[in-house]
Amino acid sequence: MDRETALEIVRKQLTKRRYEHTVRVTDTALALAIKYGADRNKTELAAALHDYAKFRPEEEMKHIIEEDDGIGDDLLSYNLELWHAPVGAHLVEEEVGISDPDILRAIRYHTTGRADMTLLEKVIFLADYIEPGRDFPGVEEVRREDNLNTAIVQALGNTVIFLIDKKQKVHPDTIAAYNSLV
Ligand code: DGI
Ligand code: FE
Ligand code: FE
Repeated sequence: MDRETALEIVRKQLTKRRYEHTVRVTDTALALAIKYGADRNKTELAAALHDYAKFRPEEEMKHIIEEDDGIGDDLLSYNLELWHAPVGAHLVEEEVGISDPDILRAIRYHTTGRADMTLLEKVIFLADYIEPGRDFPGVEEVRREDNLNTAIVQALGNTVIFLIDKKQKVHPDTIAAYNSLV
């Protein structure tokens, strides 16, 4: 599958605003892939499809999390914002027919990260965080980082601080991602 086909598929799943985010993530991810030597086609497909499940109803996501043994029910006790990532990987396999485990993992872990991320996972995670439409506090410092791992440590640190400040749970995969790179 090529980039344009993936973008056409995902466009139907998203709002205009979220689709435009997706295109920016795809461009950003491709630039990172070239810089750090990741597979270009896999990067474009994973980036194009990363938020595929963003607008699925909560009940549908809950059902998929309960039924898919690979996901783990404990996710249901964490922030609802985390659900679309593993649910997206599930649906991209089932509905779009993508079977490449690298692409599916990059979609699955694009929000939390995880310990020992692959190069493709890192590229998608970082592209989602730094795409030009983002204005998180501290995003400029992350954009300026010239090293993939230190950029991700910076991004994860910002997210952990943001969550703690709001008295929200931090998913263990986010802590594990941070610990494995710091
Ligand atoms: O889907 P997007 O809006 O493009 O971005 P995303 O998939 O990275 O989701 C972002 C939000 O998820 C992020 O702004 C903070 C929130 N969030 C809630 N709990 C956690 C979390 N992010 C991480 N990394 N870890 C958490 O435990
Ligand atoms: Fe997302
Ligand atoms: Fe996103």
